Amino acid sequence: MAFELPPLPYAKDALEPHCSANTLSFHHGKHHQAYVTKLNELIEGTDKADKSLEEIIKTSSGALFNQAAQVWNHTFFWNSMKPGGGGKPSGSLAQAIEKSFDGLDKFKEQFKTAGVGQFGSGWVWLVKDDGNLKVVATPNAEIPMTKGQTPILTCDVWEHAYYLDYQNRRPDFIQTFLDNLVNWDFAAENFESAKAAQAA
Ligand code: MN3
Repeated sequence: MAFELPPLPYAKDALEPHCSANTLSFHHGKHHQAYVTKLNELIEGTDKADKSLEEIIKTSSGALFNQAAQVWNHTFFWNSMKPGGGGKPSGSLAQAIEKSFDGLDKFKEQFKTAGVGQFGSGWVWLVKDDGNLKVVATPNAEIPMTKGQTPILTCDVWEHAYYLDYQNRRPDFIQTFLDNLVNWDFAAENFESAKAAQAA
């Protein structure tokens, strides 16, 4: 069955002024849609056509991996942001960030440094890797779960994610993501499911 572009979890202008409706219109409506369309073209009539997105990501490489992973990554990214985001994590995620990074400010510093340092296109992630939280950056469509790491949240650092609003200023976009957009509730849900999966 063909994949469909999932709707944004908020209105297109809901993240303004930090991320404009114009950016979301292109990024979701054109870029994310293009990954979905190309993925469907690649799997049509093949043995991947009835597989889940995660199964395709885990069992493919090259062009098919790239399209499938980019579909997944973007859906995860939309959910990593929310209107009125930013602030602080709470509960056990807050404690884990304290333990793994020596505080929220140091986590934010590491996340920004890794995102700015990713040469060319890619993603910066907070992941759970065994018992620890880590910051990792990945190039192009690469996705932490292929290395056994569980994504907790992500920021897209491809130029198309920020160029209309921030031009070349990737550091400002990542700072704004951390201060005003990040959805700590979504991150906490992912952290709790990762802990439950590890305990099972
Ligand atoms: Mn993108």
